[in-house]
Amino acid sequence: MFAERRHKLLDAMGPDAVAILLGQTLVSRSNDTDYPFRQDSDFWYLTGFDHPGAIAVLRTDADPTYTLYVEPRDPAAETWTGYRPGIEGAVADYAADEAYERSKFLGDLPHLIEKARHVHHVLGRDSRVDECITQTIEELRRRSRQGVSPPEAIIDPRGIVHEMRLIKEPAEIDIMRRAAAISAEAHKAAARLAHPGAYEYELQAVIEYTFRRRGTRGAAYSTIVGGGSNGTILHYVTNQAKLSDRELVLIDAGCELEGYASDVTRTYPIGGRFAGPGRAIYEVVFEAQQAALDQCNPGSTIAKIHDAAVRRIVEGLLELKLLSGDVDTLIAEEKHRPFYMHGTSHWLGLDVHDVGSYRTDGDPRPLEPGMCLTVEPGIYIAESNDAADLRYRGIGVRIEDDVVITPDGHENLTEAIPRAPDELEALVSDR
Ligand SMILES: [Mn+2]
Repeated sequence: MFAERRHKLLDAMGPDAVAILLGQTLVSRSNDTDYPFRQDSDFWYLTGFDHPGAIAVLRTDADPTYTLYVEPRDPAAETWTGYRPGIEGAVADYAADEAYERSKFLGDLPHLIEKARHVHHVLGRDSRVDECITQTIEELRRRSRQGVSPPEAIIDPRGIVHEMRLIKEPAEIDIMRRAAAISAEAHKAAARLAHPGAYEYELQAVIEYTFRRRGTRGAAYSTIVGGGSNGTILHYVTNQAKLSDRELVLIDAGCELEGYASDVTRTYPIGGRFAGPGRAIYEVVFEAQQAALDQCNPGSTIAKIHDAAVRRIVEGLLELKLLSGDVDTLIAEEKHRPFYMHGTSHWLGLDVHDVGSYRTDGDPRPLEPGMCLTVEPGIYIAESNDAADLRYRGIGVRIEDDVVITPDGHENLTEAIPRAPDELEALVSDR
């Protein structure tokens, strides 16, 4: 799988090219403790190498085509921080043609790029590497009268790699399907705790417990559990408040499995019964999401998905008298923005907001089989929204599923979590 991707990248790079790919290093959390290591998504995609401080060199201008620079084996260091594959493991277990100690990389770098016409490298990640590449090119240029030709261009390889990552392979979709199933289990467990008097962090705890108990790395992003008006704050991650009767709790949580994110939101009626205004808003978002899901087909676009959601939301806000006027005029004037201020979809994959361009030649790009995206309309009526009827203030609803585009439509990876209002009431009540 990883080798196939490397060959695809090499093909796309064309002849006389070398790619310098930097893996993630450890990031300090405080003093001498680090955040848990998480490999750079592109590096993982191309190498499957899950250890800090590695550098990959891929080339079409000479052999060997695949070299890894890695932290060497070191029993003393490994006693503290754990196993390192070392240069032997990089070759034996990760299919590198050859491997060297990472400390040799900067010294080797001028020789690695001196024969190439194109250097594929992401500038701005490591100033020492950037400087070495630019200095080497200048040096070669000075020698051009002696017949030396310096690399012509430094190319950002993300253009190629991110287009590859946008179309998921069957094996990737399978992982995302399993991640979605675990997130579904976590959501259902949290829903059963959504009763008055429970704290938001208790729901967060059961979600993240489920993520780890099922062997995932944990949450793919900071878990959001927002009761009542906290549900109107899009990135609320404080999760400290007590849940109150007749309110809603918005939960946005997904696990990361083998590098792949799931990203799911449900909004549950606290205590297992929707109050009138909460149910009215919920039903509009539920219908908007269904309208959006109906647009998830090959050839459709994220813009079409969004337009379908916006239209149903504006119609619903009109029915609830939260807006007044004509549907098309309200849409054209973006009068939904105080209630629905974000997009409906983003790509999903190794990154929760995954890579890949959203437009081709300025137009929304047509969806293709293998693309994974979220569908997540919402309505948020802030306490401070003076224009809204008092009974609706402090209500926030979002419903978010993960879909993969298939040849004849889409597969909803997170369909196992109920969405219909009656089903949600039954789920929360099922203690
Ligand atoms: Mn999302």
